[in-house]
Amino acid sequence: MSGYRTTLTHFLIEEQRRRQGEGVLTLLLADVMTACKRISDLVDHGELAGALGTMGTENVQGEVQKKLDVQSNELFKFCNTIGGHLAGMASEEEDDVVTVPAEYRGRYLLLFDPLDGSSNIDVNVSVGSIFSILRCPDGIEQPTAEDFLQPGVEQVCAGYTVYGPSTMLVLTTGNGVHGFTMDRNVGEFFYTHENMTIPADTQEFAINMSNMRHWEAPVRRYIEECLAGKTGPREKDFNMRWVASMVADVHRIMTRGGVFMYPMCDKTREKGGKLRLMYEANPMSFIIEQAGGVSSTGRERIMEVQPKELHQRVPVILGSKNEIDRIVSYHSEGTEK
Ligand code: P6P
Repeated sequence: MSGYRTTLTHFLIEEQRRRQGEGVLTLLLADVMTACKRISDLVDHGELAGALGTMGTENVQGEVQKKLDVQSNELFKFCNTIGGHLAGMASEEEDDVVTVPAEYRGRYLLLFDPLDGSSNIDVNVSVGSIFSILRCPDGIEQPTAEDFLQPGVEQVCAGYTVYGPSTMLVLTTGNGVHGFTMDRNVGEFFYTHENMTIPADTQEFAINMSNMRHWEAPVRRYIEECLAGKTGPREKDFNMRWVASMVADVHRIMTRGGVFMYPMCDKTREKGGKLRLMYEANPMSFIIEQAGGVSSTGRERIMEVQPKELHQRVPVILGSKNEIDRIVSYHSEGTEK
């Protein structure tokens, strides 16, 4: 089936040659890829691997930890510690930064949400992993959380793996967005989606509608106009999707366009939003922007937000450029029309 397609490893070597850069990023991504392959196998086996159900514990976010949350987190840490490329790691599932023993320390920082959308795992709906790579500041041997607090524009690489009907890894190193599909028989990711781009227009939005009464006016205005369809100011009908797995919703947008919103609202304002900046919003924003889309809090470009803490949350409005530009303009107007 894979024929003579390029593998992810060969693609990364070509990228390294094009960038005339050091090969470390290639080797680091090979370790990330191994973690994603092993998580894919756990997800694929579900209860056969004892991967369903909860641990009866909570993570730093105060969220109930699924068994697969913990197993995926341990796999990411295990696969990425001894490679010699990382100075430290940060995870949604870890209170503080994960240190790397001095003998294995390298020059990059890896941040990850090891299993995004894990509330879906018990009902057999797509989940994913999200990762972001930053440079460790010069002169820092053992990075603290402060050293991770770099805006999204500093990322050298970002990607996600969606564990769906097929397992796909989608990544950018700043030279477009490229997709790879895993061949389970071979245990390798093959290059299947070259230069993924997002259409500037769309008729599809993703938002958790049950939060409508908590939304701010600009979001309510946008959604109500979409719902009004042909009879309303947009003069066209819209469709809605909500998987409740950011990776799955973003992958749909990467495939056919769309709008994804987890905006600021009265329900999440106290925490600053729902989604985490460092290992959800920033990596997804890098990918979306590299594919020609836009990613905003509604009031500023997400990748320019200066992080203040490791598990900081932000409002997220991302996707097809012309629609996000419209939503941002509604925020700048501030009021409903
Ligand atoms: P809600 C999953 O828990 C997640 O972090 C994202 O993947 C997803 O988009 C969102 O939360 C779903 O939130 O409130 O709809 O359950």
